[in-house]
Amino acid sequence: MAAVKVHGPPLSTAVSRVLACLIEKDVPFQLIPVNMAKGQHKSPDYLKIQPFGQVPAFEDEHITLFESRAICRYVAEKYVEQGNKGLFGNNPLTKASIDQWLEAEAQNFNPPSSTLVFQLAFAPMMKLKQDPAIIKQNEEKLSKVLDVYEKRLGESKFLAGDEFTLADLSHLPNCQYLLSWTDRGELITSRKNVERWWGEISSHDSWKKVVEMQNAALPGEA
Ligand SMILES: N[C@@H](CCC(=O)N[C@@H](CS)C(=O)NCC(=O)O)C(=O)O
Repeated sequence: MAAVKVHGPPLSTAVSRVLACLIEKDVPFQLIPVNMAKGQHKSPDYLKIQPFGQVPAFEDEHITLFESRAICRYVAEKYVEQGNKGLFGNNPLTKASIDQWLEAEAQNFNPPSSTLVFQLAFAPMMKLKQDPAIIKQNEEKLSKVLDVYEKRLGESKFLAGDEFTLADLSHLPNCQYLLSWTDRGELITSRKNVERWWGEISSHDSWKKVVEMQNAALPGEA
């Protein structure tokens, strides 16, 4: 099987979502560096494969794709018979439930969590000013979202039912950064069911490998 190509750094949450999915599905991949500090993601050549100038971009044989969640759906469908076979469900109802929680991640969870990660972790690293009003507003928004998750995860082991799926996997990158790079990890650990869920989903070997790749890519590492 020829390796698929993922363009972008593993420290990007959207790139790490795709890497977690590829590893979970045992799909060989080649990670192609994109030097974002030098604006390579806005270069004419890169825009041919990601017209919005963002990472990741993805190549499989003659096709290119962008949008991390769409790439994950594609990988899970195309390689359904290998790795974690139930990652994107095996019947229309399970798929719809996974899609529902994937949308909740993209529309409800991601906006406040990625804003908090940016404000609390990336802004200080990039010597940018933090905005306390934005931090407070997004902390409140994320709290409300996680209250819904707390209730849901009291009813089922994982978001879309009793199996680990793409819906859970998609939350890993921002949860990881909230817990390890900000002082707001309590948003997760103060909710009993959410904390249990995080423990389960983050202990998958696929995610541990992604975290190793991220740690190796940190400035100052070899
Ligand atoms: N919805 C897109 C988001 C991609 C995205 O925002 N990527 C960020 C890095 S995590 C990026 O490329 N930022 C640089 C930019 O927007 O110029 C996806 O999931 O692929």
